[in-house]
Amino acid sequence: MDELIHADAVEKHAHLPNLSSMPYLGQADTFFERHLLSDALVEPATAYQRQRFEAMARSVRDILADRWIRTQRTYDQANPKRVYYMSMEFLIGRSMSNNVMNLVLDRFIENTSREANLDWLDLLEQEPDAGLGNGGLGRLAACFLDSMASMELPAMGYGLRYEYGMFRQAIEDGWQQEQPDNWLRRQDPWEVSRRGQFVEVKLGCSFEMHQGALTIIANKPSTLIGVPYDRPIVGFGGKTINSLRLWSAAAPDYFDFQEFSSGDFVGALVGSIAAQTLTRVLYPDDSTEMGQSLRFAQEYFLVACSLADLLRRFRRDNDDWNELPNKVAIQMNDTHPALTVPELMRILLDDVHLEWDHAWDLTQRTLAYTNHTLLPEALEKWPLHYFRQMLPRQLEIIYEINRRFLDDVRNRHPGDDKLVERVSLIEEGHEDKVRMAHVAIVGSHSTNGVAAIHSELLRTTTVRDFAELFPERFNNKTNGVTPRRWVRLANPELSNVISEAIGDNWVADFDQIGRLKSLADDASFRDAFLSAKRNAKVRFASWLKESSGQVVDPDSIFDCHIKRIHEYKRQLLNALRVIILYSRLRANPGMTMAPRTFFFAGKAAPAYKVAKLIIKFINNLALTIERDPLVAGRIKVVFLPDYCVSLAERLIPAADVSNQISTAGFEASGTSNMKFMMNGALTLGTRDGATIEMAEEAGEENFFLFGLTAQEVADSRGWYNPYWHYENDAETRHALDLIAQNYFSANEPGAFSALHDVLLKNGDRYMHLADIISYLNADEALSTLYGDRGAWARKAILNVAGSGKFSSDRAISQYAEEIWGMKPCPVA
Ligand code: B1H
Repeated sequence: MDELIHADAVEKHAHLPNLSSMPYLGQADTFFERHLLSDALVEPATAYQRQRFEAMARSVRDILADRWIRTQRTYDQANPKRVYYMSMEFLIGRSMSNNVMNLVLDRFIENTSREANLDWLDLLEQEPDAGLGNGGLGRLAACFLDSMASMELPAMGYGLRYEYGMFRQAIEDGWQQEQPDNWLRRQDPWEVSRRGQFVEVKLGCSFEMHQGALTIIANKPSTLIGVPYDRPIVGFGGKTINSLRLWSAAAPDYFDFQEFSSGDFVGALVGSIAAQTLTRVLYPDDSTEMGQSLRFAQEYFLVACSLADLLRRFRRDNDDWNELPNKVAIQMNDTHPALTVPELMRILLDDVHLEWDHAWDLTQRTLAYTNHTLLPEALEKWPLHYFRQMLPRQLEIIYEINRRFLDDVRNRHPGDDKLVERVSLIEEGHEDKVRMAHVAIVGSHSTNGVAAIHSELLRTTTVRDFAELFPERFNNKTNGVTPRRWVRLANPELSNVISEAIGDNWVADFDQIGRLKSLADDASFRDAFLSAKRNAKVRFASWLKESSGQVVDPDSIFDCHIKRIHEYKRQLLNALRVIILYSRLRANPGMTMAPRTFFFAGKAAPAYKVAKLIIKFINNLALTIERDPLVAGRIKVVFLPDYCVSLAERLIPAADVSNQISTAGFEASGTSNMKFMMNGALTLGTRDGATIEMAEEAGEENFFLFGLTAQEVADSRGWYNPYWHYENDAETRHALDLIAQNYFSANEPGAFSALHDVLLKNGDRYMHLADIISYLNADEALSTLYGDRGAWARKAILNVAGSGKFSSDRAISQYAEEIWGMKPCPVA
């Protein structure tokens, strides 16, 4: 493989003009130097690191360019069924080292780095994260793209090219501050703009700027332009290179001619600025309440651009519309692109002129929907007036879908008006709304949840009526993550230890990882495994010191809780655990306890006040402990700012303990839980999401599960009373009293009273207090085990060995077989 790629690269050189006739270029004997000279116009010796990064990225792109084209040509010739993964989020992170790995270009990089005297690791730091997502949902989409390309599926991702991705989080005086993430400030070397393939989007309204704010002008139809930008998605081995196509909004004409000639030169330009505003920024509201007309317009823009584009491709290669479901599968990543249902119907009815039943049959058979949350506040419902203003025709279509659907329900369940009200696509109330989950379920042939328990709860609680009406549509697809990025790339030392033991096929065929099971009792394998972990901790500690000045002890237990800050994920429960352990140490300084470092990281939605206060609380907790000489060197709390993909890639390989402690029944799946498991961390977790299946795979005896089950949570809702725990458990009471007495806020009295209220006065919706004691018991078992290095290694190895199921390759092969009905289409 290595040799092959090198030969290709050399062959490409041959097509370049005769360089020896160009004095400067003639001396540049690598792709890399040539890019520095001819793109950046700098002499290699004086180039900035950023220029070197760009030149290197361009060199890698040179190598993949012709495979990328070849992939597209293969698909165009074979005309296979294609899948389109439609998502408002793709949390890609960095691309350079991932592309180099998947293209197997290690040798090329080594050679170029040596010849050009490059510091490769430093150069990688020049690339900003592409943070086009909030958290798990967006990162899942990125892992799925990797798996689809690696498994040679003719697939394409469709998303938006946000100019500003997920905000950058700074911590000031313990508080989260949001800063804009201007990730495209410097030209991104991976994207290719395809201006020629622009599409038009018609809206029932216009956008104008008024006093700096974007305003929607109802009943003034307008047209927007979607300009596609493609990014290469390199499959492992570098044969298949798929595309992620991101849309950028533009005005139809830079100058609106009429306004221009009427003298309103500035006004016309301002109009085009308004159009571009549509794809300016990602909404940072993971699983929280949200509803803004601009977001609604963004969702429609994604849907309209992508459908126009993929149908144009379909028509180019097929002349029978009946072939649509045989040639196209569209997976809607949550309800964010659920406007696909009325938009596809609109096109088939109004543009193609099909009869309703015919259009409806094709629509349902083409579309599929993935649900990612049961939280009622995250289930999208759009006010009817947004539809009236922006999408009047699509609203008519939704009404007609609903009329026919409800007629059918009445036929099957005569007299059950309550049922009709519950399943209607329209929620009537103070303000009528469209229930997007209902639109997605009714308009597609498949609805899946993302872990067994989540799919079960979806069927039996959230959309139970639909599961009874259409049982055949419901299925589960447990999430997965790509072992390429999350083990091979993030943890090279562990990867080498694994490959030395079982060969390196596990990278492409992750079921092979199960072969480690027989090595759990092998002393020399255990030693190698533990030493890889220890080195990863040392590396993380030295990175942390260099980048922030914070000092952590690699001999302490690295205990991690990294994810969005949300009450249901219970960072507060973790904080209570830390307070209680801290109190025990203070009360009994002679007690034996392995030294611990508690890492927290995560962003809070900017409007989610309690979540932001939790961040402040963790930071104050860290400071209080830091300043207490009684516990020096024994426990430490670190809040790592600006959690992002590249921070996860550094920390997860170094983790000993993974906290997955959501209130059972609330975390749909989780995906960082899988990354920790693959990297040999042990899980302290509740029976929630995919953690349940992880414990099944590794054996419950190798997991540290605790707390109420989802059933127990549901059953005790009615009578649960946090005061009972406050009154009956002294340690819990003491921890809460410390908060109330401003122990962590001596200079900010009352700062955390809202958190105290969340846990007691307001009823503790997420039942933190019910799970504290069992959490501490599990924690104690785990920290005791840490003292027995052999026994710890054994469990950790069995965790890695049991993680095979959680590869996104497994997840994608199930989607392909069971939902999309698709086969690989290998590139010639
Ligand atoms: C998940 C979201 C989400 N579920 C709304 N729902 C958003 C909802 O911007 N918005 O409006 C953004 C994101 N994200 C997560 O999906 C689940 O909480 C995780 O448990 C799951 O692992 C992940 C991937 O399935």
